[in-house]
Amino acid sequence: MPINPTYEYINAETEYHKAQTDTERLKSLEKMLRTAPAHKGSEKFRGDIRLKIKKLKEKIIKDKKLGSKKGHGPSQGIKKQDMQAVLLGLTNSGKSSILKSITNANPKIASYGFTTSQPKIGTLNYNGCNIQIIDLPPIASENFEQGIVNNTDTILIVVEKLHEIKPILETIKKNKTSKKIIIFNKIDLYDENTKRKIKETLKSKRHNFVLVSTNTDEGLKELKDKIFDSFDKIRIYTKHSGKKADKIPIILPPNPTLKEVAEKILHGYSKKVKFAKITGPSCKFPNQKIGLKHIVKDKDIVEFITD
Ligand SMILES: Nc1nc2c(ncn2[C@@H]2O[C@H](COP(=O)(O)OP(=O)(O)O)[C@@H](O)[C@H]2O)c(=O)[nH]1
Ligand SMILES: [Mg+2]
Repeated sequence: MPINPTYEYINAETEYHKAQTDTERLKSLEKMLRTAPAHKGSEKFRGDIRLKIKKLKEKIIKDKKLGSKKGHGPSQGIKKQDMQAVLLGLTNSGKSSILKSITNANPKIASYGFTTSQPKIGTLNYNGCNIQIIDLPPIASENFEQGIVNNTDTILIVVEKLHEIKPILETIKKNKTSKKIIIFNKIDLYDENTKRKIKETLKSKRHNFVLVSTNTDEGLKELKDKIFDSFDKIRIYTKHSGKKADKIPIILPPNPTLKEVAEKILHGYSKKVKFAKITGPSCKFPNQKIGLKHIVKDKDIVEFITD
């Protein structure tokens, strides 16, 4: 503290010590500088405050840059994976419970509304494929992210009553590209007869649907199959000479050529690949030597040979 501090200065310094954020700290420092006694004896003291202000400003700018890269905003920072699905539905329909049941995520579940205020991301491991599942804030909340829904591969519409479907489909009617799966959740609450009626109604409307319960796990296996099938992707397993095939497949759109597979895996090095040895559905016998124009199929195991 400077010699003979003013009342305003003491206030400003108290504020500085109480400040919770860097912006608040900066404000208090600037106030301290304004109110610190300006005489010869306090020159060094004022210099120290100036230096603190300078450093704090730099820190704030740096944090902002980092923040926008990491994405502290609701939708930023969600890097779309090869296979992505978004959960959509009213509050309480069970989206967080589904995310928890089928992925590695551990979101908050509550029986009151609006638990999810930020998108939550989980990974569904499906036979070695990583599928990204996103649980968005409820439609009715202001954090709802239309952009993610518009660009996703598959929209998982979670409902607990049939009449919820129509208004939800209405909100995404402009989206013609994403696949849609209706997840009728909390099916444990209904008897067999009611379940049958629900199924009939959904069938008659030609929905791609599945009845599930996160309480009893009913329908969850079918749900995972339907999610994977919706992407219309194939899995190619790569292999190195003399080793077992990789457990994690490369995901590609249907009917890629070997050349396209090579480009996806090897990027710039793909030009060095002359042919491959393939085992699997696209060839006649194991380790068949095939050229780069060959079209591979789901579950093929590919070993690239460079010259
Ligand atoms: N009976 C039953 N209740 C469920 C089921 N799934 C979720 N719930 C309950 O529904 C409420 C809302 O679930 P939550 O996953 O938070 O819904 P969200 O708001 O859509 O994320 C919670 O009380 C859950 O325990 C289910 O399969 N059966
Ligand atoms: Mg939730």
